[in-house]
Amino acid sequence: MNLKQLVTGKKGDKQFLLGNEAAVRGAIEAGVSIAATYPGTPSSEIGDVLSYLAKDAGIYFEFSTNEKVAMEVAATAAASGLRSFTFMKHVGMNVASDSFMSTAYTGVRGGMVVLIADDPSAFSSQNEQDSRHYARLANLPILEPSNCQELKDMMVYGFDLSEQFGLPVIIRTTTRVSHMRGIVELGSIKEQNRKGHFDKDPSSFVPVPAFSLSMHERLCDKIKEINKISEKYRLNYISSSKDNFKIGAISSSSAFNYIYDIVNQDNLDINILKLGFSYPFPESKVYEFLKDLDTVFIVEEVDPIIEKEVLAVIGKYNLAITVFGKLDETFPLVHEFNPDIIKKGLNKILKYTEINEKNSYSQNFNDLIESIPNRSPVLCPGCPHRGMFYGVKRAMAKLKLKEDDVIFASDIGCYTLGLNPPYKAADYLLSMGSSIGDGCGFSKATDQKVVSFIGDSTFFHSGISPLVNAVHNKHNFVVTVLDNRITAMTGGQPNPGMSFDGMGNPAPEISIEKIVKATGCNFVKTINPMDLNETIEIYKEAFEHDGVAVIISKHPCVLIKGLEKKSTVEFNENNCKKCYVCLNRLSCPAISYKNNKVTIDKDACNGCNLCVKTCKFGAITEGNKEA
Ligand SMILES: Cc1ncc(C[n+]2csc(CCOP(=O)(O)OP(=O)(O)O)c2C)c(N)n1
Ligand code: SF4
Ligand code: SF4
Repeated sequence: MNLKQLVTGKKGDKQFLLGNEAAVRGAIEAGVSIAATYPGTPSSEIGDVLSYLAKDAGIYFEFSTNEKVAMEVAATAAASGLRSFTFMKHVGMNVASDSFMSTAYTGVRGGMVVLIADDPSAFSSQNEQDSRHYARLANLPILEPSNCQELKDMMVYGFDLSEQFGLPVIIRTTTRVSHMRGIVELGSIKEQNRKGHFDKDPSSFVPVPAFSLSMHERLCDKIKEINKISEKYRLNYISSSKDNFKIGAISSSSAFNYIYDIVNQDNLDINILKLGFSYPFPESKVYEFLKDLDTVFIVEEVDPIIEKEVLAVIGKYNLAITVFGKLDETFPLVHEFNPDIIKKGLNKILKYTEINEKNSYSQNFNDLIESIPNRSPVLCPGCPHRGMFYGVKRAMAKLKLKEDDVIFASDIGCYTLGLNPPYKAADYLLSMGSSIGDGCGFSKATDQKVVSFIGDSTFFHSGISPLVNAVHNKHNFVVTVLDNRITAMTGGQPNPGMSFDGMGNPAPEISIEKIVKATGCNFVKTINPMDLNETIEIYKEAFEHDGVAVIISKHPCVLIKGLEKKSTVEFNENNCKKCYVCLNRLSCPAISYKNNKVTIDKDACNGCNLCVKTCKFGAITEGNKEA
């Protein structure tokens, strides 16, 4: 489908959409004026699609420097009466949370939706946190879609609800909802005011102690009112209700899809209550569902949040019901669910069928996995980070520094793959932007040398303030900013170091070198990591420098459109002395060892010529560039 149809599609049209595309259509239908994000999987496609469509849809869109800034852009737009949308991956919400918590007190005037995309099983994340806790922490409403249609519809509903009560509304997806595809019936597009005005009212928008207590009271009053709505919301519904069934299941989000399919396919005597509007918790609806049951399964991914709410209802109304969920280990406390996990849990009491191992989801999945060769994630052929890692390691060897003499504080981006051999250049990692702060701690706490790695996007996201800390507090370590001219790991979004913005307009390019120099750091060198001799020499100097040494390793990512290169390298077997330096020190996926010799896969090779520079015997040469 041409993505422009997300803007041109008419009410009643049906489109086959990715969950994240459905979220964009929902924003368009709701008449969003301002959208801001920082990329992060599983929410990244929302930004990519908006970046492409924003002008057509009359939306201002930006990739903000980090999630907190995105939250602030959206909050102020909504305070000015516009409909605003911010979205992020779950851990991005941790970054945004400080400002987010205050938006619950200040409230909004135009509708504001905060979409948080959770990642159970941490497919592309450092943890599998359950962001439903944010609804309870901030005391704000949360909607949990299970499929693309619901996601689109909840976007529109979320904006209406937000505007009705003057509060931000959270929509929580999971990887399966963001990345599933499904048919979505479109609604009409609301005409909205695109020019806001901020009417001043410090007692509503300045949460100092004199005002914040009454703001909190107002919030609690509103949540009480919203609770009346969540009790009746159409996506809090009982599916397959039979009066004589004594077993029930309560579920939400992607987990609902599994239990729904199993109950229907296997014809089980189970009533299901689906919670699409899960906070404020629809206690009366849950009580009505529970009161005639004697057993209930709580089917939810990651934390036992609904389960604890249900236990509270059971306690309050003194119901005699057995609860099977995560707390009694009927279902695992961790990781994404699948149909087999649910069946195993149900089997605990139902004994309706033993899972046929040959035909199970897990078995089929395992068979599939076994038939695929095991490949760990690696830097792409031609990746500029490879030259930098090679340079650090050679500089260490030349200075006779052993592995244990140097701590590598890593960060989040493609360069985290430096974790793997032969580089083994990631010893510690907390969160985006943490590597420089970690460097401060390690350099004070130990006598070991420290190298922090941070990407350009991550540097802008949250690397600048720890760098100021490092210089001001006279720490002593090496910082490498890996400036590959893009936010590569999440799919190549622009960042402030680029000369264009999230809508493709020209934009001022912010110089990392100038920022670093402005801190007063007296060792700032920009290198081309493809120049191995220079790279090694500069790292040697940096290791011996007393104070903070910043190296900016600047070379574009090979996946940037238009920069792809064809291989010109030639392997001359006769010159090869079988030292395997190219294989063992570079670890380029285009170089392998086959039939007792080094082999270069020209289709995979990106023509970076690093291997040419590492082979002392002339066995790998730069071939004819014209060929
Ligand atoms: C708080 C937070 N926001 C977003 C992400 C998603 N994320 C992972 S890596 C990355 C970008 C890294 O870009 P850069 O630092 O330039 O390194 P590159 O991948 O280009 O080497 C992003 C946005 C995250 N892990 N945590
Ligand atoms: S996407 Fe770019 S930065 Fe990431 S591994 Fe590939 S070449 Fe390197
Ligand atoms: S030139 Fe060599 S190191 Fe570079 S991508 Fe090709 S095989 Fe890999």
